[in-house]
Amino acid sequence: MFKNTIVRRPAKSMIDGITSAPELGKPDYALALKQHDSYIEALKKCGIEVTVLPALEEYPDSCFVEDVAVITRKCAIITNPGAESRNGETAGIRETIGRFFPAEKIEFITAPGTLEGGDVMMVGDHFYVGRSARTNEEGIRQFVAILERHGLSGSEVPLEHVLHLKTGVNYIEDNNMLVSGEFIDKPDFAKFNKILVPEEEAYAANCIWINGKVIVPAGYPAVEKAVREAGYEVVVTDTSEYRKLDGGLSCLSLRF
Ligand code: CIR
Repeated sequence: MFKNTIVRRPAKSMIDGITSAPELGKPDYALALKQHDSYIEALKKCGIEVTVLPALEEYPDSCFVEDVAVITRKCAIITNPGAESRNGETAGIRETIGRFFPAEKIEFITAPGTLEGGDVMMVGDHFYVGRSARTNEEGIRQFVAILERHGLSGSEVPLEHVLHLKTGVNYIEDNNMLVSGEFIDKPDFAKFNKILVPEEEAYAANCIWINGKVIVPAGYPAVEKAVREAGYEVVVTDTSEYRKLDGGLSCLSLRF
């Protein structure tokens, strides 16, 4: 069960956020704000408190708050984002996390280690960590050492094609996992009940489970149907403007 989420309002500067898909065009800021409102409503429908942080204009990608911290049952870990333009975003989250965790339960990834929360997938007390262009070997070493100090565990999953681990694979509890592309055949995930995401709906591999419900992005009917057929109540919300910046549903919140 999750009780809390933290989100950060998108900044006007998001139109200059990092993207691997410039062909999708720049986000429409007014629409992105509306979609953020709907995202917050979707979270609330799942019976969870939402802490809404103000926009940070100096950081175009700062609405993707998932990348700057990993929150576990036992501790919170402030990351060290590998994207240079995002590296300073962590300062803005420390104080907020301090409202939920005492100082001795707040840990930090430090240089030369880099790690972004989008590369971390929680499955109970185990954390899969994608080794990506943003998360390096030293970041993973520090992260796993922190987890082990707190009675948790972690393992590395190398990625080749996607930005973050959770761009392509997401655990939705009850042993069910949405998998796309390079993750379909990874031995790391062999023991899970895999829900295969078709290539044309790959963006929707990034869904989030909250307290028995699954939030699915609007416009991906095959994934929506598969999640319903797996027995979940589905909440649909549109994230088209965040997709233009490679951002999915999970990127927009911390859930704990
Ligand atoms: C970035 O490239 O950092 C942002 N434009 C997108 C971050 C997406 N975050 C995530 O997958 N957790």
